[in-house]
Amino acid sequence: MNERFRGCLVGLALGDSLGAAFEGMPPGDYEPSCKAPLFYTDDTEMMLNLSESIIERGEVVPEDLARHFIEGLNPQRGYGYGTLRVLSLIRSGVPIERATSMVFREGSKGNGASMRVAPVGLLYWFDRERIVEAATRASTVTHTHPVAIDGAVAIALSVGMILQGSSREQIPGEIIKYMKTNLMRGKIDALMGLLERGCSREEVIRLLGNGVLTEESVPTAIYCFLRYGDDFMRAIGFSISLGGDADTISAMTGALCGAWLSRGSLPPECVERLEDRERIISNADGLYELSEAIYRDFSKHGE
Ligand code: F2R
Ligand code: MG
Ligand code: MG
Repeated sequence: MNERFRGCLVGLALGDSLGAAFEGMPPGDYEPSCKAPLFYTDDTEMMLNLSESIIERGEVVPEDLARHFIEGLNPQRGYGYGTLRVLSLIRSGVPIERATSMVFREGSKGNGASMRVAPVGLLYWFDRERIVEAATRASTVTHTHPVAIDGAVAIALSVGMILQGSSREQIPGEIIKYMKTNLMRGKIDALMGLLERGCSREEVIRLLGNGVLTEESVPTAIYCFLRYGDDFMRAIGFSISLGGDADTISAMTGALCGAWLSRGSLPPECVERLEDRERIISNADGLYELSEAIYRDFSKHGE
């Protein structure tokens, strides 16, 4: 289990840093390389800030999470406009609920909540209801649009189901039951259709998407994992070849593949060049320890 926790967070950071050079590019036959140091972007930075807030507080506490996001923010990492703006408003004293609706009235539906949420799926892997509740709480600090929340729930639940020992085929049929928006239900349904018949890169982009919005990237990442999850570099290579929001689609794909394969099955030549890998592994270990304690209590009291 501990190795799966490590695999999930290291996989996310590898996907992010391997995809970073291709964010915003058109689709193409790109070759992600581990020959040079691998630097991560906002996707991994926010995942680390979320992990550290959870480890310190033992759960997702929105005000503490906002503090970690603000204090841990390096603007050079390439943040989304809305997330930067919301965090700056909160920093200046605006309450969280007001800040999120001041930037996009109905809330952001960027993929920023989904790209960072994997630690929540790790923490509560044994309890789907708790995953849904905590993923929602972790999203609404910056992303309150129902589609953004559905995306975060979909990624966190996928991580949890992997740790529960579900088969890859079971995952989309189960997460669709937790989607509250027709848009995300439709996209998960479309990805199940694509898995049943082989399809080209162009069809994946046309039917699932490769953009920065949740509905254009979360189903795509789940698809990349379900199609190529046994081979980390193939899954990441395919997600990067889609172009568009390549770092983020690869980060989410990497988190799912890493949880599936465990840290020891990730390419060592990439792991050893990953920026901050000791901090990432230490966060995975901290989450594992906390999750074990919560799970023991859950098993004892059945709740
Ligand atoms: N920001 C980037 N990449 C661009 C800069 C990278 C460059 N290499 C650099 O270093 O400068 N990537 C990161 O942003 C994405 C996550 O974004 P997040 O956190 O969700 O932000 P935001 O602004 O809330 O949403 C993203 C955009 O989506 C559109 N949008 C969101 N909600 C909307 C709504 N309700 N209505 C209409 N549009 C909405 C807006 O265009 C937002 O700016 C990841 O790719 C991460 O890697
Ligand atoms: Mg990024
Ligand atoms: Mg991105």
